[in-house]
Amino acid sequence: MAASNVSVENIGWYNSVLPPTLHLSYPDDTLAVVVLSTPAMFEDAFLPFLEQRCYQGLNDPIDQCVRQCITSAVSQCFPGEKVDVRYDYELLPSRKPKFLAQTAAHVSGAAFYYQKADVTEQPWAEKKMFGVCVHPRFGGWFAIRALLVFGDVTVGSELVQPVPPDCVPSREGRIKLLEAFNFHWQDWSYRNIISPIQTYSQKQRDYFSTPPAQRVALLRAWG
Ligand code: GSH
Repeated sequence: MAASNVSVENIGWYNSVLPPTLHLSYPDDTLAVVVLSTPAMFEDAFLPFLEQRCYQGLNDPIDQCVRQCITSAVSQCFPGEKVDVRYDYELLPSRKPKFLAQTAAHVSGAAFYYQKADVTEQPWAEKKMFGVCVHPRFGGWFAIRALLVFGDVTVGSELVQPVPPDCVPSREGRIKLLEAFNFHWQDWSYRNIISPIQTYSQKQRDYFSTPPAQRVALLRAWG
C-alpha cells in the first residue's frame, strides 16, 4: 500500500471557508494538492530514511523524512514548475500555521473534518472542543503532511469540488469521536471510529507514543 495519498483542490475552496486573515494569497482558481501520509509511511519511507542517514542527525526526523520525500517527488514529477510547498509543522512569523491542514483535507474531499459545530444540541456548553479529521479508509490512522500550491497552474470549472465522505454521520458517533479525541487522545481510540483498512504497526505505535525528546533513544535501541 502506498505511503502517501494526494487530493486535489483549488485555493478558492480553501479560502471560501476561512476568514480573510487566514487566506492564502493566490487566485481562487490556483491548483493545490494536499499530501497525507498513510500507515505504510513508517515502514516504507521513515525506517529506510533512518537507515540511509545511519541514524545520525535526528532532529525532527519525521519532518525531515516528509520533507525529503516531498521535495524529491516534486522535483522529479514537476521539474521547473513553481510549487509552494507548505508543511504542516511550519509557522509564519505571525505564529500562524502556513496552512490549516484539516481544512485543506476537508475541502479537497480527502477526509471529513468533524468540528463542534457539526454536532447538534452540543453537550459541552462553552467548552473548547478541537476538531478532528476522519479518512474514509484509514479512519484516524493517517496524518496531513503538506499543501502543494502550483502557483502557475489554474484549474477550470471542470474541477468539481468533492464532498468528503461523511463516515461519522450520527450525532452520537460525532460526540463519541470528539470526546475520544479531546479527552482520551492518548489511547488513540478516536482513530478507530470507523473500521480502518490498515492501522499503524506496533513499532509505529511505540514510536509515536514515545515523547519526541525520548525518540532518539528508542531509535538508537532499534538501530
Ligand atoms: N517534529 C518531530 C519529528 O519530526 O520527528 C515530531 C513529528 C511528529 O510526531 N509528528 C506528529 C505525527 O506525525 C504530528 S503530525 N503523528 C502521526 C500521527 O499522529 O498519526
